[in-house]
Amino acid sequence: MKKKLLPLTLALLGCLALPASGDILIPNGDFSLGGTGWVANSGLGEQPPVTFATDGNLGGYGTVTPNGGWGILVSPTAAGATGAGYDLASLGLTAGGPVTFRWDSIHLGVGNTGPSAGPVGGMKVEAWADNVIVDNTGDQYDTLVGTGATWETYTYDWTIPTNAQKLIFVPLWAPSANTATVGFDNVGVVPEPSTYALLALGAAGLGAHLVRRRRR
Ligand SMILES: [Ca+2]
Repeated sequence: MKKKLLPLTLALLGCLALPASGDILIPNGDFSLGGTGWVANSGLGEQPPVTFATDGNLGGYGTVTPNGGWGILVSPTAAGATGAGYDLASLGLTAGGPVTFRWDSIHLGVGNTGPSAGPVGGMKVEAWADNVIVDNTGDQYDTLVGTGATWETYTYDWTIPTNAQKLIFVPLWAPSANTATVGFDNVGVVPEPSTYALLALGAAGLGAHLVRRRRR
């Protein structure tokens, strides 16, 4: 019986050694379910074409195409409605704590060359409590990687308001200087290092405990 514990422990340790893929995505943040949970919106009464591809970056992605105004995606769909937003706990977050939002983005312009400079699609995240918005990140555009013509991961660090309960995610089309369709994928958060540290400590403690048991 005890001899079976070591492989089990090693397997457990392997699971807890979270890779980058340990990022926590919002529901359908990878667009694997098409447009489920997402809604498109725009200003000036315009409706940007928004399509959800069935191929490309890891099995589908969302796109926003400018149409003389601005364009956004919103998740969850019922933004601003009763109960809207994803609970902080469901994303491994706590009110008042730090958070790193992450999303993959790309310019899908003619020839897929992207702009010569400038940001790709950005992100805005809203904090809600009791069905009222309490704060938001503003429009955030991370530093462009290359020409923007390749899928890259972009991030934004924020401190969650102490009175926040839920978050609504709003991928943004690029500023007006850019004209390419923007693609989005893998929208979510990066787990805090403290989370990794606690998991590692717990795993180390469990491993030590089992090793001691074996030596008895
Ligand atoms: Ca995807």
